[in-house]
Amino acid sequence: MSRLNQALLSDRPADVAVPGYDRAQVKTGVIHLGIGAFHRAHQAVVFDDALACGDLRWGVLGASLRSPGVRDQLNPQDGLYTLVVRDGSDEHLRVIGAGRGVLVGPEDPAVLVAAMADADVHIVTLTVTEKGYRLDPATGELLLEDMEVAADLADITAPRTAPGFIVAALRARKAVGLKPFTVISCDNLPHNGKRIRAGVIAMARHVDPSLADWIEAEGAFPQTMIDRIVPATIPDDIARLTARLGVEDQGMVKAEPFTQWVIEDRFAGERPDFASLGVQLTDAVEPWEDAKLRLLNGAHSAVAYLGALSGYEHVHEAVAAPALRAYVEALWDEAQTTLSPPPGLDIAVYREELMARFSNSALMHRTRQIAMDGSQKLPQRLLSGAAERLGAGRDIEAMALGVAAWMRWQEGVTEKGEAVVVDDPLASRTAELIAASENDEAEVRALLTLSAVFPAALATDRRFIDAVTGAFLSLREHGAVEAARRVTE
Ligand code: CS2
Repeated sequence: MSRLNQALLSDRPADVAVPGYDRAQVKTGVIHLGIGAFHRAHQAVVFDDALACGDLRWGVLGASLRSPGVRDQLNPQDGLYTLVVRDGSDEHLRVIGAGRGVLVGPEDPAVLVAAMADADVHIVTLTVTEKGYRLDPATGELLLEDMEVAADLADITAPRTAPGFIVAALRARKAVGLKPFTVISCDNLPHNGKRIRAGVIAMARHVDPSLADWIEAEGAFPQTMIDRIVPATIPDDIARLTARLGVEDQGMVKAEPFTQWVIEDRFAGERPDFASLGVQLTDAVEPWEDAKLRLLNGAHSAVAYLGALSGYEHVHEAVAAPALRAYVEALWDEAQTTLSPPPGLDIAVYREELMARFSNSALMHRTRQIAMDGSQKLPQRLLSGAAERLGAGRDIEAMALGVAAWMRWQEGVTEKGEAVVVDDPLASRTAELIAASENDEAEVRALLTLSAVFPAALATDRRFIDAVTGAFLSLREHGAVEAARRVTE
């Protein structure tokens, strides 16, 4: 079976949208670090729209900082891939042409640094997941003891980490008198722009203080809120698409129709006309971030643990269960009291839309995919909201159950006794703490000592300890679905 590529593009079925611009004329204006499915279904689509509007400066060179998997999917396809947008039985196919190929950082770091230092590059976007920032999730400080951070500090010309590549490339740009590029973090981290800025400047300061000063003065790291549900592609998705296209597309991504990108209006240099491309530019991203992280992502994580523990494989199946659906509403009731909604966001409407998005049965979004990396996700999704509610003297029953479900998931076995791999950078640490605990109360107390996850003020707050312990005992005694039902009684 042939692979999708430029030469075969003209033979696609008429209902498949293909790039209408001359790809040979496109320049590389964007480098994306961490090219996974989310980038391909979100930011790359916006840059593809810019190209389609005739501004050919915005081709995207992708980079993987770990494995060659995505390079091997996309480079044989001339960077082309299909975005499959699914809603119920509706399906829309669009071939995205913005991709200019993929580099694999570890294979030749200097090539990627040189590409980022090119004068045509104005923007570096990143999706390297929470752990890719190499920051302590609780304090936001650069993890100097991280082995790869230490390696970058020892030799910045051959970086390994995302902040390392940015520092190396900015150093190269400064040396030849170029402006910095704008760094746009597209990960689900609160204050994502501030965080990557802090990590980059901290690293730069170790390398060369004058570089750090220059980045502080000239660099731009806008905050962003990015939103689109993009489940991991499974072999059946590729098989179905091959049947439609008549060629194989190993780089395809599937997504829901909804997409949103809010960017703080702060750039170091050139950018596409984002506003005309449907991107919201604003001076205040934080209210958007908080609403999205605490409502969408908070519910996602809680449902992922409760659902995965009790045997719901997909999000739409979990929220179809009345007890879990009502629990999500209860969680949102709690979370929404901590928000100051941005102008233009009606929380009641947003909640209805979110529930409809979670219910999209065509996405097949696996609860176990969302369950990944919980130690990195919990602080911004559930814990910051819980701390605010406790501060205001309110209860946190639903939030505490989400936290307890994460703790229970760290045990690595579902309610039916199936062993599961706990995919989390702290998995071995949580396994040790759990193994050394004599009973459930001790297990909760032990996990609360993880200072990278639980800020001290919360971990020592009696009301928090009691709420999480109560939820944990309820999970153990009744199982996830019944424990969720009891929260809503
Ligand atoms: C999900 C997110 O996997 C996860 O943790 O909660 O990827 C979620 O689908 C996106 O943030 C939606 O924008």
